[in-house]
Amino acid sequence: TKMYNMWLQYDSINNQTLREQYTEFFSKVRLIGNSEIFDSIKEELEIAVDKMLQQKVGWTASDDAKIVIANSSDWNIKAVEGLNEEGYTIVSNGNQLKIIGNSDRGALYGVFHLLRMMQMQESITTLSIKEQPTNPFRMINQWDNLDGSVERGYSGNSIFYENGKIVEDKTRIKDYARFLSSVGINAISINNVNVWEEETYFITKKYLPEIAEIASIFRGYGLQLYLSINFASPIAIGDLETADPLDGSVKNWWKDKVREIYDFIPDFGGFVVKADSEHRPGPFSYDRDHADGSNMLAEALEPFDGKVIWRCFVYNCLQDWRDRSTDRARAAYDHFKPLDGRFHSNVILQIKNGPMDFQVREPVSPLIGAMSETNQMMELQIAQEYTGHQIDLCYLIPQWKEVFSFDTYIQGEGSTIEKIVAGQIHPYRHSGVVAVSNIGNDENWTGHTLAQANLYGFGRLAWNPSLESETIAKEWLKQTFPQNNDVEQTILDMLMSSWPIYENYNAPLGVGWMVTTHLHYGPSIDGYEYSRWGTYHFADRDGMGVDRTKETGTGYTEQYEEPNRSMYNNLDTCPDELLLFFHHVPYKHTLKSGKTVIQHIYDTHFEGYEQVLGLQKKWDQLERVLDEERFNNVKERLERQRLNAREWRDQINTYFYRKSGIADEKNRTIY
Ligand code: BDP
Repeated sequence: TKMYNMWLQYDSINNQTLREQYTEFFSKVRLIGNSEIFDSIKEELEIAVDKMLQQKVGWTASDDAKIVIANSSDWNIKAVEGLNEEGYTIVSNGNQLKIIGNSDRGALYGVFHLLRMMQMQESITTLSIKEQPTNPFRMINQWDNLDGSVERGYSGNSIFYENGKIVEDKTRIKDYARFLSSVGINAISINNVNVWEEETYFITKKYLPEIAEIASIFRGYGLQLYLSINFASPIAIGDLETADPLDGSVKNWWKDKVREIYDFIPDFGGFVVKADSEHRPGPFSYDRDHADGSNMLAEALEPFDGKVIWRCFVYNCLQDWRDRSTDRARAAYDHFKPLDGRFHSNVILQIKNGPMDFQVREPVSPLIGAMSETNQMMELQIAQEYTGHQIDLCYLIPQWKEVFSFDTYIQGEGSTIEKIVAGQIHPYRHSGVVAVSNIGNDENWTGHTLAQANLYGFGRLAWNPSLESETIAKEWLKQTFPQNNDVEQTILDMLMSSWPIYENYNAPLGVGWMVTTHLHYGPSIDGYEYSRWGTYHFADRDGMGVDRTKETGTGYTEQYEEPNRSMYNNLDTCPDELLLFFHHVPYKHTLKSGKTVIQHIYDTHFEGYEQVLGLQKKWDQLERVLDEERFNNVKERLERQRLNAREWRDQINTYFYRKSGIADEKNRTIY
């Protein structure tokens, strides 16, 4: 179905000129290469050409082919100069079109690029394209569990597991691989970072044969497979009494284990590790630190070129709310920064984009870039855990763009996150971007059909963080809802306004949380206020916000370089949208916008709700031009979003009206 096919619709080409042009090109196609990836190229072209042109690809081995697809080394030509291993060129002079990758993977990406152009109805007669990914790692983390559930999944169950087993029919996994590689994703971990009992056995003979099958599906599309592991495996599934990373028997246990895994999966990527975080075991139990823990695994993986991806989401999740002396925002930096220089070269630290946890608005994590001698990559969340559960519309690319373009000043002006994670500021051996997936076994993969844009956009942005949010949205729209300009403009407007709208009716001015505990959808203003997670808003009758300044607060601002440090620390220069993340202020404090904090809260929450009504109106205009399935899916979601926005509006406004006793200047009804 159209929903299922996401951005690989391959709609029939109606434009006669283009149709003739494409038909001619695909009458003689030559593949120079022989690998699983080239098999995928062949298959994808056959699907695409059949659907777009109702024609069979004319395969040929002769020199007069109209399209030639090659890996430069197979064709005995020099690698395309100035391009990295995953790069490619597409050159066309009207008679012949050549796609040359610097690897099989490069060739595959080149093919998907060509198919994208055709789906976007572009001419392919005169081309001179050179492309390469900016980020070496472009990875997806699945948070899927063996029982078929997906942690923070909002689109059905897992496509990998079902009732305690790996799924037998792997068609969907293969289609997922196609979608991911079409936007350049090159690595995937297939199980939840929280590794519970049975999943610990994934690295044993019980599961490895089937995991190897999954690995080979992904291999065909250029993705390397990773597994999340339980740090306490030597105890849980071995017969050791300790998991102490400095213990000789533990080291040997992991070495044997890793060797066994590589027997099944020769190109296994490595381990993703959540340790000493939210009740998961780790090196702290043995008085060791994160460097000890990750290095031990790194040594086992090193002979096979495997990597340890070690997550930095480490904080005290059992803080007593009465003692608010530790600031969760500080935790990752405080834990990891002192360890710089101690990690093996095949360890990569995985750091969430913000210091807390994927809120609608957070500052950028000061840990990113702060360790010049340690490989790092940034973690984003495509799954809309705190941004509407794929019920509410929230196009996340603009949020990620802000993160990428943030200047850390770590090595003077221009030390942007974009450059840091690309490995252009510090000489990282490995770096890049990783994101928590938003897919499940719903027919449309992502629950909300328009949330497909976030998956698409993550891939495109990981490939090239300089692409504009709008460009990405347009590309996605042209492929997903082909050949209809009205649809394109309407949905584009909806997408581009969606994150600001969501922010309007959510927790105000960067303070975060205020969501229903555990669930993370819908308002519960004090839900996290008296809990142990280190998440506070400190609202009282006089004011609100978290004081993270040097002088009177937690000193978190000190983790930034100048001038960011002073900019955030100083009330006069701290940007409005993050004011309550950094400062505790009276309700009548005047923002740069000229409004008081309390009036800002009222205004944005009334406005946010109205804006959702606006989204509904826009969508309704598309009723006759869209297919019923996708129209109804989004319509139903928008109505739920409206109810959610109303709930947020009314609870937030009432709460702050009661706390502050300050009336709305515009005298609107506050329930
Ligand atoms: C939080 C989620 C939790 C994850 C955790 C993580 O609420 O389910 O396990 O992040 O990233 O956002 O480990």
